[in-house]
Amino acid sequence: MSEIVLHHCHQARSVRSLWLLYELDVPFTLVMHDFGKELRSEAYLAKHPLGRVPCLEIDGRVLFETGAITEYLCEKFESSLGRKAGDPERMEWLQWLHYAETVAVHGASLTQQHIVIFEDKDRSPMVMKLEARRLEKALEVLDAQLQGRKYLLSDFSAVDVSVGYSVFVAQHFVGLGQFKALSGWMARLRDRGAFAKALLSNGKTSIYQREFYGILN
Ligand SMILES: N[C@@H](CCC(=O)N[C@@H](CS)C(=O)NCC(=O)O)C(=O)O
Repeated sequence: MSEIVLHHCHQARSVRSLWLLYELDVPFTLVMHDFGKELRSEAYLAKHPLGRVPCLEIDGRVLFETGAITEYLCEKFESSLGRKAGDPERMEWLQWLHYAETVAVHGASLTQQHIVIFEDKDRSPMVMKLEARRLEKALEVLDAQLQGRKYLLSDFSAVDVSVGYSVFVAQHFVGLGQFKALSGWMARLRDRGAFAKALLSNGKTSIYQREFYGILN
């Protein structure tokens, strides 16, 4: 078996790939980076041209984009967490896999507004309001899908991992209390040891510990 290396930043989208690797229970090497200059080094840019995470070294090649990594890993290990072509749930599996990014982009935009942009004067209350509302609508769709279900599909799968991370970020900006089914699903995901392990900081600081900008308080 070829060596697998995952490049990851604490609480970044690479949590999805890390969590999935733990669920798959396959051997791999974890390389944790700090956000910032480290991701813009010549050596790292040679792996990921935008200097982002995740980035997976596998089968002697380098793969980036969480959706692609999820699909590739499920296929490679023929995991029941994936849904193969021809599976009755294949279409829905692909839909939720990509929906995870729809949710994540609002979370990323809000993280940028609340945390990455440091000065209040540089933040946009309008962008924050719009993004929070669009995120809330995106969560509504998940809450509807989860009515009467334990997981997004008939059983726990890699799309719970992908969307689960997006909702982990979203909950810093939109209260989940209004979404009963979604909250129950998050609680079930949190009970999974693999999720908890993928959220371990390993000494890195949490980007979500900063106090949020007043607009949502
Ligand atoms: N669509 C990409 C997004 C990757 C991405 O934007 N990752 C962020 C972390 S959540 C990143 O690496 N940011 C660091 C930077 O831009 O410097 C994916 O799903 O892998």
